[in-house]
Amino acid sequence: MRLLLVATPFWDTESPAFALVQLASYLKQEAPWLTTTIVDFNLLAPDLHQALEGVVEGIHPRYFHWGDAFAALDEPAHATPDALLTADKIRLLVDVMAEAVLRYDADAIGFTVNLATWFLTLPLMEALRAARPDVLLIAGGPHISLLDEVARHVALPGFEARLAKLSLVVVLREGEATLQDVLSVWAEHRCLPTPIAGAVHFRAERVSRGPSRPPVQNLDTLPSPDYRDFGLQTAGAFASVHVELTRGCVNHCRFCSDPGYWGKYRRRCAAKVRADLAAVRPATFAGVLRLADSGFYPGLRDQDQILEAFASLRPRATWSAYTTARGLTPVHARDLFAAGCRLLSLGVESGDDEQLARMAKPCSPDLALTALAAARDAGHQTEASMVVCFPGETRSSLARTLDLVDRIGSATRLKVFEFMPAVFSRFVSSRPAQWSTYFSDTPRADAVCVGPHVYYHPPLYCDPAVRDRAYDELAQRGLRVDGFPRATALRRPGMEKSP
Ligand code: B12
Ligand code: SF4
Repeated sequence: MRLLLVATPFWDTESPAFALVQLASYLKQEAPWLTTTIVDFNLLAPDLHQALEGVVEGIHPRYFHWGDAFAALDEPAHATPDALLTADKIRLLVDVMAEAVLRYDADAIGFTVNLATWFLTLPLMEALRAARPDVLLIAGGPHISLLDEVARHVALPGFEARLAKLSLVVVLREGEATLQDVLSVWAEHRCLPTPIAGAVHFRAERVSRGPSRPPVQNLDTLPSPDYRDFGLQTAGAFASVHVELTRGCVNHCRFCSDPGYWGKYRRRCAAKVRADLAAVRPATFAGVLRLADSGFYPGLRDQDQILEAFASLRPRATWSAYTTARGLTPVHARDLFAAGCRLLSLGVESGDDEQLARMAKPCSPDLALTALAAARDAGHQTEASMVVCFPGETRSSLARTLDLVDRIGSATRLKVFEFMPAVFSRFVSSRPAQWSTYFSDTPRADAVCVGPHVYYHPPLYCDPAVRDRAYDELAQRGLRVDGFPRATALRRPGMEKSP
């Protein structure tokens, strides 16, 4: 049986979609009767662009990259790239991808779905269903899991019907074992007669929902990622690849979806990490590794052995990681640097202690400054992320954040986000009654689109004047807030109507 795993384009990244490599490696170990191929359109993005160039007038060379689209247009921060993505361009992109996918003549096609690519993935699946009524279509990943979670709390007219037309099997959250079960049953019966744990089958008759599946208990049972197989290298050499040491997070910040999505914090043992690094090293031609972990936390058990494994990579590879200020001492920062780490990203979030307490963020402005200084002194490049307009934000809390921004200075790259409630976060989970005010199927002028036919109305959690000030003050410091400020409709062409 032939399985094709697909990622639709959004970034022109040089690292293959880790989720797909991870799933394919798992299936190679557990279901050797399958032949799996990966098509990552992110890696093929330049070719796709070439295919479209000249056909659609004025297409942006990197239309799939929001950040660049903003920069190229020189638009204010709240402009959307949708102007670049007219219905024609989306259609053409989908047709080009569908043609490429159909050439593989797969029995089953799995898509990794996230927020940014859903608007391409859905029409692509529809094109494939029209061409291949017999093929098994599967979708998994954070965004489709989120949409399903929303649909269970709030009526989303059109959502189920559209997925039912596709006869789509959605794999929720961690995908390894569920995907294997779906494919095994399909291989035997060419249909899914009974519900499968962790999966939802959207069908014309009725939705068939399996019981939830517990997370992988022991991460050491998962194989090392295999970047040399699955046909990926037809896309060329990779400048970097991802590895994964842990799933989940030791913290539980209220705004963050990661702990809710992954469940219990789990980690691979040092011996497995060594094996992973040995496995991926030959694929990293430029020698850059990235950790897919939510965070690499100072003071892990086995940490010395893990760092030793990184340090012993020959030829030397560099890597980057998300981490926390708490515990990032000068010694730890130096140990990380000695092990090849060169970029540390820290969640700093706010300069106001009360806001940090409301966020349940284990940080303080002093701790952040000390940790960033320790990281820089050890030689790392540093990044810090901040969240503005979290509930409770006032002029004075904002002033303290701006003060921290100034004290951090330009040696650290700052990323600022406007707070938006995230599904799976503690903030949203504790307010089920408010779901319907967050999500709706009816486009509104102030709506933010999180996927076809699901609109998110960002409520404002602080005085609008405070938000305006945040945007203005940060702009004066050369910083752009990543969010949907003063949201105009983010409607994509053709998405105004229900299916
Ligand atoms: C590394 C990373 C990236 C890298 C990815 C590099 C790469 N080549 O893989 C880069 C920097 C490119 C990136 C970009 C973006 N990212 Co990102 N990223 C992550 C991060 C930190 C790790 C992802 C990962 O590899 N995890 C490990 C793998 C094994 O997990 P996984 O991808 O979730 O896959 C598992 C399951 O979800 C499921 N699954 C996934 N796909 C599929 C497919 C099938 C068929 C099946 C059956 C199952 C399945 O099974 C997998 C194994 O268990 C996560 C946060 C996190 N800790 O998970 C955010 C995260 C995935 N990113 C996120 C976002 C928003 C983005 C961007 C949109 C950011 C932006 N605004 O530009 C872009 C979109 C890029 C794109 N092409 O779509 C969000 C997604 C939220 C959502 N609702 O979709 C996350 C969850 C962070 C967050 N909490 O907000 N990202
Ligand atoms: S924001 Fe960072 S530290 Fe907090 S829960 Fe999320 S991943 Fe963990």
